[in-house]
Amino acid sequence: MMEEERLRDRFRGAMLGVAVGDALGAPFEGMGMVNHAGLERLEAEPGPLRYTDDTHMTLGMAESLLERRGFDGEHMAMTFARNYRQEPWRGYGAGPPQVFRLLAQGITWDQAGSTLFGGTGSFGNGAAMRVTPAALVYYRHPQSVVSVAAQSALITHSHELGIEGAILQACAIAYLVQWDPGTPFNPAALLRLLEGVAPSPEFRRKLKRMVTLLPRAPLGEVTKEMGNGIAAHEAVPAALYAFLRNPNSFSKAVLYAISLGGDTDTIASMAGALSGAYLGESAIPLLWREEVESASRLRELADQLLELALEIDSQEEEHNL
Ligand code: R7I
Ligand code: MG
Ligand code: MG
Repeated sequence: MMEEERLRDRFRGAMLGVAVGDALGAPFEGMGMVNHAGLERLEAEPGPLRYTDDTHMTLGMAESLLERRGFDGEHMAMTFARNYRQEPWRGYGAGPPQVFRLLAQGITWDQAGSTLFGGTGSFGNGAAMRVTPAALVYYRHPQSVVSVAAQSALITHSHELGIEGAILQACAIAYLVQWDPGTPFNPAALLRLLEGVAPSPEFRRKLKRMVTLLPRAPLGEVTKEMGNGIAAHEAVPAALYAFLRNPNSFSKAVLYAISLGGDTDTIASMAGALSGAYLGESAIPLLWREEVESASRLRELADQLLELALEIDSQEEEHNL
């Protein structure tokens, strides 16, 4: 495949991966144990693949980056708030709607989030779950991936763990989307890179531990060591582990993510983004990528994000001449 065609497949894979994982995982969210017969059924009869807030916010991030041709905090915050007002029933966490109310009262986009949870800001996984479009647009510019992931997180998740979760998920996607499929993939190299952008002990400990849980630690040990909850420092490592354990199969990565239980829509959505970025749309089972809600819209946004990424690349090149 030509370079641009291959990238298009991967951009689409990442965006569709977010929605497919989200929609497949949503019926199991918050259930302690996941029924294995139910998981197996997802391949042949997934039922209506409706996405939740994870994808809804991802769409908002893509829309804002495209309209503003890059990151604009005020615009992104207002886009999230507008989308929420249109579809508040998507299963949002408690924090974001509070932020949207504060924005409506005139609090600025970079201040509203820091008032949550008694002033510590949120460490929920909400900033990480929606970060895919930023990773795609800046995939060739690691410093921009880190800074846009962090600034976009700040809108609703100003706790350092909420921010670091978004940075990690974004850096992993940017790394995977440009991985040369002709070169064997080395999980340890990706994990080392990620340790370099996650200074908190919570994340560093899990990134170090993750390698020792590959390739087949028992489920109970994985959930104990990585976690499977709504906190960024649980769901982000869990999703990364689900991908690293099943790097060559989109369906195995996503179904494994759901089998961990807990915050299943979000863990599966983030695992889907990683796997889709790495393997491309063509690796997502046809039934899932055709049936998922808003599939053609997601594909169209992915193509526009690629156009923007290439535009940013050529601006950088001109700048460097
Ligand atoms: O992170 P967020 O957008 O929620 C995303 C989750 C995903 O699972 C979605 O699928 C959806 O179901 O919701 O929303 P937040 O409310 O910011 O964070 C999620 C939750 O994490 C909060 O409602 C709290 O329960 C918890 N939490 C905290 N608890 C105590 N102290 C987040 N930050 C804190 C904190 O600082
Ligand atoms: Mg959700
Ligand atoms: Mg969730």
